Amino acid sequence: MGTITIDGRKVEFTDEKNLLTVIRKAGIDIPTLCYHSELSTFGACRLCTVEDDRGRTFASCSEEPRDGMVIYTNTGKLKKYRKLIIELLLASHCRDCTTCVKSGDCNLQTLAHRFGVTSVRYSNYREQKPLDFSSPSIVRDPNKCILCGNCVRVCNELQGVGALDFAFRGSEAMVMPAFDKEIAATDCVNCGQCQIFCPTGAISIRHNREAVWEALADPDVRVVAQVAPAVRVAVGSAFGLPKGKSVMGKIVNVLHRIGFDEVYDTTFSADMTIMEESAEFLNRLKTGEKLPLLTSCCPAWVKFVGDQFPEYKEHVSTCRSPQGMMSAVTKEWFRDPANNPEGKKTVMVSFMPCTAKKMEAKRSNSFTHGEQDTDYVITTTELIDMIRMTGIEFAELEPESSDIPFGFGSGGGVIFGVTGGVTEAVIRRLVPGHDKETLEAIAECGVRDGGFIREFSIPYEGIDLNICVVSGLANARAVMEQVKSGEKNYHLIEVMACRRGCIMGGGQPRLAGDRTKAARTEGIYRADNVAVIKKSDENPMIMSLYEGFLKGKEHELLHNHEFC
Ligand code: HC1
Ligand code: SF4
Repeated sequence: MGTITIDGRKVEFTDEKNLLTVIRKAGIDIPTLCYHSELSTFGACRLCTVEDDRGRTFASCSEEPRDGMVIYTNTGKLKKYRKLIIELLLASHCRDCTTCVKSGDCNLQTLAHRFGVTSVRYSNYREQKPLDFSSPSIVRDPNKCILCGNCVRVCNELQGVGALDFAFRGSEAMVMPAFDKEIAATDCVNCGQCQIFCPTGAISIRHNREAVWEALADPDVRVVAQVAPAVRVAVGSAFGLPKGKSVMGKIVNVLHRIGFDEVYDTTFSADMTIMEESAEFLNRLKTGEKLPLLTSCCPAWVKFVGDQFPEYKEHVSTCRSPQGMMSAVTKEWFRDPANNPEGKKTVMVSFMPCTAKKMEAKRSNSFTHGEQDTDYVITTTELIDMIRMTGIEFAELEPESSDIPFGFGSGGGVIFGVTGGVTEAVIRRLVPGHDKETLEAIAECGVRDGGFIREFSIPYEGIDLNICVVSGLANARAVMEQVKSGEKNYHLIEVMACRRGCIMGGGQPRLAGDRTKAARTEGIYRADNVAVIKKSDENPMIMSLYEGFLKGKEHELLHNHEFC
């Protein structure tokens, strides 16, 4: 605790971990390419360098705040210094900015503009390296890497995977998977968090937009969209609407205008997931086998289990994810000539906050009758680009409702978008009653509280169900190690690979600050608050589907028949 004089103004600090945080608290956007509050401090880019009253310069990210410090953040010396750093970074950078996938969303580009770097005095003589297109989810372009190490640290520290690392030294230094393998040949789980933290185009989302435009232009194809829970709270702010506001109605409108024949809501199939997963959970409780039940809707987590804890594969729920269920059911629906008299081919496009969903769509257990259930996965970021491409004024659109029969989900389906949501929806299903008090008591049982690892118990038919809700794979690894050693005993473990759940997925708009993160969570809970039906089992569309079309097909369409 103490006071620092920053650019002539006194600023108090308490427990801020470094000077950079105090400077930002004072309302000064000190530049940096390698500092993130959720990652360890690397101190590589030096852009956050400040000057003290003795003319000494040092990186503010690596300096502890001390009472009585006097520092300056914008002296002539610092401006020159920052400009030179950016120029040197650009000098060894592939500078195809106009056609770069991250153009407009690149921190290096933004800083170059901000510091008036309008020319680069040096040429790039570095040998151009091939791009890595091996992953269905991300693309690596080593020519755009600035060695900030963000991807290495996020993959290691937040995700506990360690698929990327530094190799070689000096001017030869590079970031790459071990032994320069293709990223798809590593334990990479496709979560896309590295592309979220990558400040340049060195890691980007593997795009599928062109294939979708082609399908939309084909008159013999019925193009069907499904929209995931977390997408609705992350699109609006790209078009000037409040952060975290649910804009599902506008998304439905714009997708209809773009040419989608049907727009369904993944919250509907999330309700189906709850029906199936609750039944599976109760069955395992009865037999006492394969407990804890591990949730299966997050494909990055499922891959993580297969790679890191293969002895727990059998514990993973056999339920397909809501994406998988929706696509399998929709395609089956339109296989029936009564629902498809024109005999059109159905192409399923799912709009997801997640890059790993692209991998899930291609998994061998995501096929029915030999046909891939989900044809294309488009991330929220790609959706925003598609809307921009059309020129439609998104903010002005009237909301529209999703299409029947798969466009109506309960509040239980919506909350899948945040960590704890799947568990809360399961508890809603298990606990009788749907009055306000019951739902409030569930919300307060511990499922919404705490950070990235939440442990709590709920009474159920004479026993205490021990539950753990985890987000972030490094946290999941810690929990699984405790389960493996017998230190912890749970009946159910929900894991979402990305911290805070799908709202912070690798396909969402990048670099959300704390306010955005909180606003997305609040937006999801607000969407639940206004949902007429809160419990998945009370969704009338689900009930009629189970009693009719789905009868006898549940196993085939809603479950994975092998682990992969
Ligand atoms: Fe998710 Fe899910 S919640 S995994 O986070 O179970 O991606 O939003 O669509 O499938 O519903 C993602 C979100 C999403 C699935 C659902
Ligand atoms: Fe690591 Fe996820 Fe990036 Fe793969 S996608 S390299 S697991 S951060």
